[in-house]
Amino acid sequence: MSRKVLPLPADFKWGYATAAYQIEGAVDADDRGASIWDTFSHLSPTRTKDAHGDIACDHFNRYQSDIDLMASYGAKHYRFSLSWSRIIPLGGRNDPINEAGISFYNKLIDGLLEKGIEPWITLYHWDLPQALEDRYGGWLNQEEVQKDFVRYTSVCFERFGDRVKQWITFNEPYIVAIFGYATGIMAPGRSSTNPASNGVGNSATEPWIVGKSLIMSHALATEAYNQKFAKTQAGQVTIVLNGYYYEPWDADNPQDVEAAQRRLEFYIGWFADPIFLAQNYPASMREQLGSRLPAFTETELRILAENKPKWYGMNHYTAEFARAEPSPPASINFTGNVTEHINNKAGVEIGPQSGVSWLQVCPEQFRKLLNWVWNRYGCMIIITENGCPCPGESGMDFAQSIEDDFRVKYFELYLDAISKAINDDGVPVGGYFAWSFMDNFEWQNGYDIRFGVTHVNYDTQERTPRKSARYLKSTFNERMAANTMARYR
Ligand code: PSG
Repeated sequence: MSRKVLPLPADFKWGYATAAYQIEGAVDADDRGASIWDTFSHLSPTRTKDAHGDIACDHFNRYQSDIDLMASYGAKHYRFSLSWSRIIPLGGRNDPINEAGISFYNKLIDGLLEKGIEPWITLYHWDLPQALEDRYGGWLNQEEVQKDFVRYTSVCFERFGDRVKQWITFNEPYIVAIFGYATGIMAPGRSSTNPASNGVGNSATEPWIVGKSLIMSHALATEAYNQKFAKTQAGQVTIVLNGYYYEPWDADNPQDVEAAQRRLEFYIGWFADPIFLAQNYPASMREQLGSRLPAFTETELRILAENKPKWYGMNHYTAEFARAEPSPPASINFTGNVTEHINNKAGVEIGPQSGVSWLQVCPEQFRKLLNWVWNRYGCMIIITENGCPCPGESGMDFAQSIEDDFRVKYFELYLDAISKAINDDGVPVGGYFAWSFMDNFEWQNGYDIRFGVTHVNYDTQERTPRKSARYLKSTFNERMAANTMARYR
């Protein structure tokens, strides 16, 4: 018996997502400058499983065949990021533009459009030019970095905006601030709690400084677009926020119910309240963090209010249980004084374990998060990343790895959740980008963890479509057609 297809809107936009440092390689080609991820992935002792992005998927040299492959998957939308230091090797507002870097992205954009694939560009997916880190401390220095970010993004709007209409300033500011400056497991790897950081950093203060710097850099880049380019180019600028959903560890305990809400505010509200509501940070954060949370000036709040994005970019993978901690929070705490658990009080697991420790399969919680974001921010949502690695995939042989039934099931359940959110709950979800088009450099996990619908053999750079690539093509066809039929019934 065939199961009922849960429909998606006939004009639903779907495609794949990647990021520059995770796929491009060619880190020295055509005068590209170094980024903080080049530096971080070459630290010794290694912080990235002996791996780095020097070659990665060699996409820089193979972009044309990658475009052809993506077109064969039926995708009409592709979200990728630009490497700032390919375009401005030294990064700064007075530093020279590298025409060779511009030319690479022109070829990529034109190649996509030729195949009927719309480019959606992320301007910053974690690879700050190393020169800016060295010059003034990168994201820690709001006054300097926001000016350099506005110049870099304006160069991109000016040079690519005739063909690119969807712009994303930042991928996951939470990860930049927390993983880069609190836990120190990602570049620039600063932390006062991580022994590998050798005492460089301050986990109690730096994440909050960096968070504000990212918020205002986003707002000022958006303002520049709206003032100088929006009229002629008719595009849009937004931001991509990630976030787990949180269930209370003990649903009968009001403190855990509150803790789950607070954890969502510390993860998502931190950025979304200022950016989508032009409001101060959530009250729960101000209460716990006090003066460590840098305030917005009146002018900054006005700039935020005048430049709210039109849609919300959501990266989402998983959920956890949140448990309230009784003691006052430590100064290094960034969770809202909440501990995160895979099992609840009764010992029930939040969902089946994927191929990476932090990701459990929780489609019902995804639906709840879509509702939470819609209720709080009231704007259209596009899923800008979603996907998973299969259990045991890193040690699997090739034949097993391309029969990725676990990933197929994950996609099916998460697309069902979107369908229910749209059709039963009335949440406007406009599109979906699967993470990822192909296996790639998975940051602190190196190449061990595979998220691709395309298998990459890193010895030969051979690409092989997995079952999930065929599944997504057919299920989107089916789901979008089902909607058209429903309308004429
Ligand atoms: C989210 C959460 C974790 C790591 C990465 C992400 N975590 O809890 O350890 S974010 C997101 C990112 C992309 C990654 C993808 C898969 O934007 O570059 O490859 O997840 O981890």
